[in-house]
Amino acid sequence: IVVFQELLLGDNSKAMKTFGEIAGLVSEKLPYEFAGVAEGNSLCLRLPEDYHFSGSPLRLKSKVVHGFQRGSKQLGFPTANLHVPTIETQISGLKRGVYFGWAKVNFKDKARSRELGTAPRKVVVNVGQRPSFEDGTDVTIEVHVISEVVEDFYGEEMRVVLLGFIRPEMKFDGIQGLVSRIRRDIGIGSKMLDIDAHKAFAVDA
Ligand code: ADP
Ligand code: RBF
Ligand code: MG
Repeated sequence: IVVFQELLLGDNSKAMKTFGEIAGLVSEKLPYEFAGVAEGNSLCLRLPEDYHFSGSPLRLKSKVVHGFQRGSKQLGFPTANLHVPTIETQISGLKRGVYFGWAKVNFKDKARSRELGTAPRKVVVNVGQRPSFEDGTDVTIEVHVISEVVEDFYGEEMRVVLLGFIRPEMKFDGIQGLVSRIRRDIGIGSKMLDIDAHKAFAVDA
């Protein structure tokens, strides 16, 4: 719930729109609704119930598999694709959309583990069907490691803990729209992970 205090406008519906815009809810295309007027004439706006990720923390462990190679080449955001069949039961019922969390990679070759194997990394994860592209409707789980990674880690075991939901998956008309939206997802995810309650999971076993 977003609360606006010391509201000066009298008209609720007008105020709702104005404040929805200020809160970025309108530009983010997020649905919100009027949740009442609180003490001191504050206005409350609420996001739908299902924005709450009740499955948090969700721990996934999977091999990194190959996708279409589009993440890095076309969008500039490489995504480590998880092997869906091995985590099928865990992700059944998981809402399609973008999540944030932490990830670590268990390198088989210990010399390679210096980079990703040592410290947990901030990640944003897309669980979905990529409606902006015509590449099928199978659900993929794609993990973008926020800090830059130079090497590939195909075939390695990745462990991910999903902590929160950012938004539903959307259909974009062009790559530019998707790319700038992913940039925002990364900003939101990164900030959320700096919150103590989420930071705590960086050392999750
Ligand atoms: P694919 O379609 O095969 O998943 P991508 O273009 O999405 O290909 O690139 C993903 C691969 O790039 C990952 O599997 C991983 O090996 C590597 N990679 C390098 N940097 C990153 C990063 N920051 N986040 C995720 N994967 C990365
Ligand atoms: N694809 C979509 O079609 N719609 C989305 O809203 C969407 N959001 C994404 C958010 C993030 C953070 C990431 C990493 C990917 C997202 N994708 C989305 C998936 C993207 O289309 C996919 O990574 C590439 O097409 C490579 O498979
Ligand atoms: Mg990928």
